[in-house]
Amino acid sequence: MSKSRIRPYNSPAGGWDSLEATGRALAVQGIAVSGTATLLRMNQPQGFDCPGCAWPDPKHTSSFEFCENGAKAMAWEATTKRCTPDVLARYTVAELETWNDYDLEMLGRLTHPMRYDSASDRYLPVSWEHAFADIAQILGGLDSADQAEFYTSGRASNEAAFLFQLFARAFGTNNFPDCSNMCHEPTSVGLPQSLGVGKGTVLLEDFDKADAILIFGQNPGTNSPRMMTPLRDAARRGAAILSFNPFRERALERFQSPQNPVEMLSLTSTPISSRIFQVRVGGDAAAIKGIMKACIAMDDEALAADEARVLDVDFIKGHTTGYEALAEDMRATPWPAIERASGLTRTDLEGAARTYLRAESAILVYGMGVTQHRRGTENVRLLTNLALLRGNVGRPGAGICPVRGHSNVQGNRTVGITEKPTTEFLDRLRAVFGFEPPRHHGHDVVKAIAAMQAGRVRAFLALGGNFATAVPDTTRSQEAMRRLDLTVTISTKLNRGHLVHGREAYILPCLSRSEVDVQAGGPQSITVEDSMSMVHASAGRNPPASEHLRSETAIVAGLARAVLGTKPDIPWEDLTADYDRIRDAIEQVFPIFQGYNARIRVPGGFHLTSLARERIWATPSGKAEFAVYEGLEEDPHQDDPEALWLTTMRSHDQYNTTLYSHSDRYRGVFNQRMVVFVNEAEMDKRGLRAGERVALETISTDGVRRAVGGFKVVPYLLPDGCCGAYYPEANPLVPLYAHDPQSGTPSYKAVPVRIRRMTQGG
Ligand SMILES: Nc1nc2c(c(=O)[nH]1)N[C@H]1C(S)=C(S)[C@@H](COP(=O)(O)OP(=O)(O)OC[C@H]3O[C@@H](n4cnc5c(=O)[nH]c(N)nc54)[C@H](O)[C@@H]3O)O[C@H]1N2
Ligand SMILES: Nc1nc2c(c(=O)[nH]1)N[C@H]1C(S)=C(S)[C@@H](COP(=O)(O)OP(=O)(O)OC[C@H]3O[C@@H](n4cnc5c(=O)[nH]c(N)nc54)[C@H](O)[C@@H]3O)O[C@H]1N2
Ligand SMILES: [Mo]
Repeated sequence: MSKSRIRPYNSPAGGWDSLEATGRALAVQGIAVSGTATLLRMNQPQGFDCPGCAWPDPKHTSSFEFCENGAKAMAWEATTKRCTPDVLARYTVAELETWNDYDLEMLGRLTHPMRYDSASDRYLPVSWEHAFADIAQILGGLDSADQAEFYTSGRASNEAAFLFQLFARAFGTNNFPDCSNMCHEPTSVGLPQSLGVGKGTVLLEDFDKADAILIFGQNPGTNSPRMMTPLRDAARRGAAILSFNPFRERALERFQSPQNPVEMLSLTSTPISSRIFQVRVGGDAAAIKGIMKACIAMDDEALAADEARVLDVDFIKGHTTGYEALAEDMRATPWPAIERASGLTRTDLEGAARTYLRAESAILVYGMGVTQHRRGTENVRLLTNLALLRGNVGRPGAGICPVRGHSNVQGNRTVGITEKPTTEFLDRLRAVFGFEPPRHHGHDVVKAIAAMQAGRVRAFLALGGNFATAVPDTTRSQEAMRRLDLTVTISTKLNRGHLVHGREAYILPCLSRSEVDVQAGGPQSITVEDSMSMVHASAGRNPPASEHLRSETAIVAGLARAVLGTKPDIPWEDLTADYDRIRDAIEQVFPIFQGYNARIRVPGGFHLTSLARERIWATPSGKAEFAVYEGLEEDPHQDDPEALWLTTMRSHDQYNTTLYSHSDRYRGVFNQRMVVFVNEAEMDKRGLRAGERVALETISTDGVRRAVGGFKVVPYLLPDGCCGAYYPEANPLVPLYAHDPQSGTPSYKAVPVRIRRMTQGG
């Protein structure tokens, strides 16, 4: 591996480095000219949906929209490398466990169904029919369907996800742990309470009309790079962009658009944020409350002086409930407490409030920095309060904009992946498919792990993803997974999830989105829903990575047939022969998909209407509801004077647990990932030197010791009282109990830790 170093990155984000990084990614995966052709078909009306993020496509995409991380995502699935049975025969699972995550996935695309052989501790090839039959036998031997978990990662198509939930419910369980439980569940739980819908209310065109864009805890330059285009356009036409982030992320500061020849050739760039507020880790609630306090105080003054009101009082009166309680709470919250908890000054927050009030229309964007907290759902509601104060929901250029993660995580939820199904949905499922689905609620991610730890679960099936690595408390969670009777994963690449396996284990390799999917009825397309509720079709063009691969949809149907037989009598083969039939079934179960097959044949697809966008509030009161957030601390206060709040986040060169390299160029980290970012004041307090190796130890409240050693100290411009490290290296530090009680989302972004010097015996 090349030499590790730390070197601050002073260029704008994007630019030539971005093109160079893309070229390198393609080369590493052995992709040449044909790869570029593949890139050109990504996110085009007739092409396939980028397997990267869930950012929407511009409406009439006619030319190639460059995205460095989209290109890497594509390169990683279109790789020329193959993880064949011969390759897997060379290593025992115990050997593979010593490899890092990068090297595991670099083995390339899985080519054959594989079965774990305990005698040799190896994965050996197995036929599809044998795999299905064995799995059916083990599942058939469970005492209850609730002893099985059905995990979904958000890359699965609507069609595959719909069949997966149908299979699990026909089998008899609502156990649907899902990657969105670790991600935007606070959005799915909090927004319905406030607005009556669990999704964002903006469309891409709103970004052209907004006067202000506030971005909380989201890193677009890395995680949704195509969002940089509307942000750059907004900045250039003078819209105010305020970012709230403990890190001064490079792309939030300056961006050089690789799409723009003038910027590229003249080496100029565009400043993006008008201000970056370096809020303390877990300090968002205090910051948002500070902004609201300032807004309400300015409105009180306007009222007293008989001047024009600064809040949208007509909207508040006509469309909302709970304003008075909110205003009382804000008036009663003292500034010094807000300053302490947010790490920002009153002047800062009043300035932010003035910018917000000046904007005729504003968009509030947020990501994992807001949701992955103990009070993530309440954070989402706080942000919604801020929007409601100015009537910034349901009109052009305004709204709330959660930026989703996986390219189809939102769609998976829409088509029934949920552990808490509504009665209405289950009734329709029964009417359409003629069986009685289970009514009791199932497990989300945290509950699934707790159930595995308690020995109440015996089988785990995954539609994609890398559950064992992505979950919190990884050491203990993996111990529990190893006690399972059965693990089955439908995957494209080998990852740690296959090595942390049950007594019986199967890897079922699937086609990727960029590959041609031919079924009995001919070539098929699948559909996905993006962050802004646009549903569109995606059809791969590349030849399959191996002739033995099956589509996710066909694998789920094959499993279902083997496990369920004809009870209930669901026409699995017919459904998979032609995905139009699956979409017809989705439409029958979910009326919102009316005209599904016709509407996806229109380039660009269609929008799943959101009532809140029309100012129709499907809440119990029939109004949008303000919510009071008690206190200021997102997480229970820890009195330990040594405590730092650890946040865990993505580097620029990873897709969740998939590593594209060991570097993170915008943060100046090269060829290494075991680093902890901390500011110099906190280093001095602890007598730490730059480059020194330390251990991080969680300040746990359950008596369990959680520590990870070997982090290198990197001095970094961060607020006091916090530090940062990479996901997934830091996951053993995140206690399972530290999650939002409302949404179950783990507090990946605020773990109280101590730093211990390794020389002291750490
Ligand atoms: N290339 C690439 N694209 C991706 C992904 C990927 O891994 N790689 N992952 C996909 C998925 S599944 C998701 S969910 C999204 C994730 O995309 P993001 O939501 O951007 O996720 P993160 O990078 O984890 O964290 C976002 C930001 O939160 C900041 N932050 C940390 N703690 C706090 C806090 O307490 N308060 C505030 N205000 N900010 C904080 C971090 O500094 C970081 O800039 O991206 C999706 N797109
Ligand atoms: N500490 C910490 N932990 C986190 C987070 C954090 O910010 N901090 N973020 C959380 C979030 S937001 C999320 S969404 C989860 C992510 O959790 P997951 O969704 O479970 O994880 P991924 O890393 O996205 O899964 C990668 C694997 O998916 C498989 N794969 C890739 N493409 C396909 C495909 O087309 N089909 C199929 N069937 N399989 C495919 C490959 O085998 C690959 O190895 O992690 C969570 N964990
Ligand atoms: Mo996510």
